Amino acid sequence: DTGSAAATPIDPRFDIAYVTPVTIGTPPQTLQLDLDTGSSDLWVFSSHTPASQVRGQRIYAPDKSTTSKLLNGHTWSITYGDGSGSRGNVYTDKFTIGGVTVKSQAIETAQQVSSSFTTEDAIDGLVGLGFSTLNTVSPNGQLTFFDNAKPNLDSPVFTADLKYMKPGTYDFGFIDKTKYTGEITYVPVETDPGYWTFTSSGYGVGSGTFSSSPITGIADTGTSLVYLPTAIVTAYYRQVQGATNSRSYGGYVFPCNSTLPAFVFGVGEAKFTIPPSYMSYAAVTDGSPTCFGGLQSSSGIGVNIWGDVALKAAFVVFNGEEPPTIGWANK
Ligand code: 0ZP
Repeated sequence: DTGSAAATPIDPRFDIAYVTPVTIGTPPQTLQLDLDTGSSDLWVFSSHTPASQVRGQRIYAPDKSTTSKLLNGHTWSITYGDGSGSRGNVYTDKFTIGGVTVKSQAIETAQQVSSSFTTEDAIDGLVGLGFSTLNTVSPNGQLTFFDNAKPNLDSPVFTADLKYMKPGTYDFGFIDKTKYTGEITYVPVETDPGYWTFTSSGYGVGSGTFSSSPITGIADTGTSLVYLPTAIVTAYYRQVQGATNSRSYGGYVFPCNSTLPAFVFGVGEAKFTIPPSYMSYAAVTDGSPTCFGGLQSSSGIGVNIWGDVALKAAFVVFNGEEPPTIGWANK
């Protein structure tokens, strides 16, 4: 099998997250889910989510699907890096993304979601695309969609081609040569505890010298920004007029009319450039002259994260062969 599905920004003004249409059950119920390489649970708003916690999200109703089965005695509970979370019970059902179908996928139905999910009506749930070791279902951990689909895929890969303020794609089972230029550079992945962790070969600010020093971090489609060591972040914002690390906004901000340098990062011998427009992530509030940076310090998180601001500057291959690798190409 192969498949391809759109990844559309949930907000037209900034790419805080991307959603992809999926179908669940028989007859198919369509939901818009956030594909997240930083976690490994597939969970959805459901008919078991209290009405007071649902505000415009589409829901999966297992009782309306002739192929749903309760996974007896199984529960799940997840807390994400940003403090949001959800919990509930588990069904198996038919699950399809972009034409790739898994007949018996664990679908985690929410019985409780945190307020940030309730207030975000564009996200009906998540599809975890990290390694299955991170799955939170108890007593038996469940396989991700990618692990279940892998035996039937033409090639054991998926690719992310996220775009700046417009729809991009996730492809499963093949590498679309029309989506990148030059060669794909593959580097090893550390799969413990279950993220797509790789080591970048270094960074540069604008046209300044490239500093070759390894930066280990996670390729995470479910994180909006890039989080790197403080030394790198300060080296970047030294080149931005009026930039300050703001306690009240929780990160680096600067006047929206400042000129930003690009941010360059390396993967093996290859270099990738995050343009200034991506680095000026968004105004801190609508219409404000103060902008929040797309690069922030990872010191509070404890790990470096290559989120969407970096991923959308490249074509990225999540290669699930043994051992897994990650490939980066320019586009
Ligand atoms: C985000 O990037 C948010 C945007 C955001 C960033 C920072 C603070 C925020 C505070 C409140 C709300 C958003 C914040 C993504 C986001 C987009 C759109 C709507 C949202 C609505 C509610 C919440 C988030 C929304 N979040 C990252 C994150 O947690 C920030 C972060 N990463 C902090 C690490 N530390 N991403 C997770 C997926 C999100 C969850 C997808 C919320 C959207 C919904 C994971 O990819 C992060 C990952 C850890 C990381 C080290 C790779 C994780 O938590 N995995 C779960 C495993 C459990 C560990 C076994």
